[in-house]
Amino acid sequence: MRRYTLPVSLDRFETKLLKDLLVAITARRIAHLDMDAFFASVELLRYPQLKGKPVVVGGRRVPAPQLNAEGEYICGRLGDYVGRGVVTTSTYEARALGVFSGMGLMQSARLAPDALLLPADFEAYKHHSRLFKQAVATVVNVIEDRGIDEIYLDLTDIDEDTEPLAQRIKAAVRDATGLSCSIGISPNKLLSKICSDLDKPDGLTILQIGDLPDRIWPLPVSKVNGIGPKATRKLEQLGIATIGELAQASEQVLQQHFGTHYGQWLHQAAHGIDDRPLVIERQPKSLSRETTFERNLHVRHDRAELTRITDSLCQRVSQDLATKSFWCRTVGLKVKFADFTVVTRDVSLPQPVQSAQALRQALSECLKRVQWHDRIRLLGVRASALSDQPGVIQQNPQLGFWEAESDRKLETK
Ligand code: TTP
Ligand code: MG
Ligand code: MG
Repeated sequence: MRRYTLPVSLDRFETKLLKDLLVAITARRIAHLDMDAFFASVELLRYPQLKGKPVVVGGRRVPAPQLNAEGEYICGRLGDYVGRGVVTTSTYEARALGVFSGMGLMQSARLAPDALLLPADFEAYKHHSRLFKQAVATVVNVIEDRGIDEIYLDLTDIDEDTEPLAQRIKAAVRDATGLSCSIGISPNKLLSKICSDLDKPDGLTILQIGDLPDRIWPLPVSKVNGIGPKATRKLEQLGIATIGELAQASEQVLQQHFGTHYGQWLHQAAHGIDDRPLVIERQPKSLSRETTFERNLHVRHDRAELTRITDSLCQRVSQDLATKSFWCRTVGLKVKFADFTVVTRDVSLPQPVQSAQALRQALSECLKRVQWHDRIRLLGVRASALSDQPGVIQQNPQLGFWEAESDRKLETK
């Protein structure tokens, strides 16, 4: 190891300054927030009478609970399930019986035959995912989205003590969704991800780098995000079961067995070293889809085809918006004619929209403003002026532009 000595000319003040600078560079305050038994907890919001019971979400063609005459929900029983479906998630009561994500339902039925089985409803989970992320965004600005039920937060620049700040974030999530989450806070993403799992459900774990030997090193290596089942098995063969044992192993030996890059990473991870910044997704300015036809289409003679293509473009843009949780205030049309001239038309809406129907309706307005001087080679639909908030949904009849257009006298080749 190379040793560095400070130049003698540095006085005590400058040495302290350097030290403070080093601390400032390295000491971040990163949180990892993960929702507790997420899909199952969203289901319990709908069926609160199932709280406290072992409940499993998963399977294929599982019927939704039915209300009986007494106003009680009748759910499927895990023991009655026949098929090859797997557990998507389970409540903590079902986990106590040994039922976890990824297990075959029929296998888990042997452990908990009386557990209740619910089908997954991804729209509901996406909705609550949006709600909890929006709630956290009212407290913290720097957020990395890590999927449906987890986020990283950079709390470094927030002038508030860690514990009350974390409680405020948890309360914001609870108020917005009625759901609990667990938070881990440490100087980096790697450790915070481990910590958020240490005290579930409704947990809060705050870790200083000095706590590493006591709190992280006794854990199995599989707790490190990035050490999968294969690496875990291989480490076990080397006599390494815990993160502490991994920290004791020589970096060279790890590199011999796992390659230079992963070996070095394993060594650093075991010592709690991770300087990855949060990855903040930049909001796109617009989303668009376009299609070039196999043959040039005529505005009147090919109206059925044009209707089908326009509908499909609107549906695809609508799906893109939904996936990214965006709504748009401006809808644009692009037309390329057989002579390769291109025209674009935009319409701005009073409220942000997302549905294919709303896009189609706005597009009809654009279509009306085009001079159809030639056959059509390409059509495109663009959604812009994006917002992450929906507008109030309006149900207006569909206008059916191409049909209306076929009745008009047009000078089209
Ligand atoms: P997780 O956060 O891994 O699990 P969880 O929220 O259900 O429970 P925990 O309290 O331990 O965090 O996953 C979030 C959701 O993702 C989970 O509710 C269901 C879904 N999921 C799958 O669809 N398949 C899987 O294998 C896992 C692990 C999760
Ligand atoms: Mg979770
Ligand atoms: Mg998760």
